[in-house]
Amino acid sequence: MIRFTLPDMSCGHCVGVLNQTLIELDPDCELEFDLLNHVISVESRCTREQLTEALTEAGYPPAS
Ligand SMILES: [Cu+2]
Repeated sequence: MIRFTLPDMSCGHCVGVLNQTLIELDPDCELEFDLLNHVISVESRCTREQLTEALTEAGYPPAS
């Protein structure tokens, strides 16, 4: 699992956008959303760098 803190992920709409973004990048990825703590956990064949780029392009640059 790769964990990211996404300060801008604040509601169900954000979760929907992020879900779609990451599924498009890797249809086989597994995602866990912790909305309260603004944390997303990703199980994917993609690298952290690839995921960071996709998240940033979607408007949710990871803080960590
Ligand atoms: Cu939102």
